[in-house]
Amino acid sequence: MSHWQKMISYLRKNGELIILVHEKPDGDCLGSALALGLHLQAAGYRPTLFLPEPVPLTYDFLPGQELIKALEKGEQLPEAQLIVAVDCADQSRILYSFPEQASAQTPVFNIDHHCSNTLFGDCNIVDPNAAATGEMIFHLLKESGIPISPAVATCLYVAIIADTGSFTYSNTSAETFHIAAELLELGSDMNLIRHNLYDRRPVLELINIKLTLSKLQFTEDHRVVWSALSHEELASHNLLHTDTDSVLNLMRSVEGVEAAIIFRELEPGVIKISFRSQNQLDVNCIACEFGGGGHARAAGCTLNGDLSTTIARVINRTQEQLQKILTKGGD
Ligand SMILES: [Mn+2]
Repeated sequence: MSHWQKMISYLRKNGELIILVHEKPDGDCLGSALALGLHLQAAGYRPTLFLPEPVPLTYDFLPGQELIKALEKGEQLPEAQLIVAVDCADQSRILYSFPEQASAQTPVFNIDHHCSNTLFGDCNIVDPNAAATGEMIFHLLKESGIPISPAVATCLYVAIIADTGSFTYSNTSAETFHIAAELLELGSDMNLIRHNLYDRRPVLELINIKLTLSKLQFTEDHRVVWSALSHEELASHNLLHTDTDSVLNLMRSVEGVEAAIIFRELEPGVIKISFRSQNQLDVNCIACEFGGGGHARAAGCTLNGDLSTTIARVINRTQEQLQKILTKGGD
């Protein structure tokens, strides 16, 4: 039985299902979820995507927004025949409690590409080799035999460019390009994507880049670079919801740097840490040690505590791990 058949086996004709994304959804997460929703709708089902926050401005152009419903964080989800979690490494990243039904709990379908995925679903489709969850959704939708619409192709293309840094990260494979080519043939709207992703940068993102770079610090050997912004700094510049990908990529690109880390105190005493590495350090391992996760070259975690103590802890651990690799490498 194909994954598609397995998924729709839980659904009656016209059946309602819930699609869930993770907190602060990125382009891969939203693009994948909307593509899946639009395709299931075309197949005769009734999907709803629940979000506790407004759609991030960067992605408000994606087709399928009408499938999104606002629901407060922590609220109980309505009854449905199936829940599909998209791009979520673990259940705690989903912001809702699952519905309790008298008969049985709603089955959960877990579609993801994080190597830290906890396999929390009743059915888990997890492929850490996929560059983006969008690649996995592409294969899933093809199994349906229903043609992929231009709107779905647009969502999937955005999903893939988001997680591959527009085909520049090391996760980009020949398969990624095969899929992208097919999405173009299927009518993904390149003008819409180009305009919205490359020519419409929020001014706050630039302010965030400026502020983050102004606080850059390096370890003595220059292999680790980091920057930290306190809650006060973030709040006073209205940067609490700003995307940090662009500045992290800049930091990682500095010659000789192996790891780039950003510390953001999102609430007083609550610090969100984002890691990127160049080509040796497995930052997923480090993030996992601190209760987070992600991918080998991009991961994150959240720690409670004082900012400077947290920085010292994380930087020390990163240096230790890096030292291990360098020793093993024999130089
Ligand atoms: Mn992803």
